[in-house]
Amino acid sequence: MTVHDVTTAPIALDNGVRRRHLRTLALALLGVLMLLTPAAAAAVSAYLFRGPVQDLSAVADPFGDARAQVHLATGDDSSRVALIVQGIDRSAAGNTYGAHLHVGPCVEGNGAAALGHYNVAPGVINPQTEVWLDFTVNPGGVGHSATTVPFVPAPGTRSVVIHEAPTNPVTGAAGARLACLPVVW
Ligand SMILES: [Cu+2]
Repeated sequence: MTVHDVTTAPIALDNGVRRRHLRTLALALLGVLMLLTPAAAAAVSAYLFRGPVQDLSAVADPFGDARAQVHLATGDDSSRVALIVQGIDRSAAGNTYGAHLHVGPCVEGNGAAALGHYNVAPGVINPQTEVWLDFTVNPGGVGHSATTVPFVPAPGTRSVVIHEAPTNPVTGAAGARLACLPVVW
């Protein structure tokens, strides 16, 4: 098993977040290992991406001081992806935001650069053909989510984009792009 720590910038974690982070990572890895149980020899790789989110919106939003982590664990034919966002303005507590893996790069001030959703079956839009990571902000300004998908995203210069609204389950749309984290592997 290969573990890659793809750190884009130093990140300060309080103990509570660190515990959740470790628990989430452990669950992510366990999820993939369970999926791979019949094929014990399957290759598993794990990647960690973290850093301040990049601002994509022209107006103020709750993610101005936010930092994020994305954990990606890949097996032969499935992946587990987890997202933790911390430092969200607490006025956003209770709000749910759409978040997805996009095929393009995370470029500050340029939401369009992230291009569309990563989709393993273009034209078929659902949480099994795309990586959806919608999260709800807790009272401490933290949001987290995780998903397992039956495919392995191709490596590239990609991004996780946070949107202004929850993901529409039919169209996959989630409104304006507010922030992103580079996901490059
Ligand atoms: Cu998106």
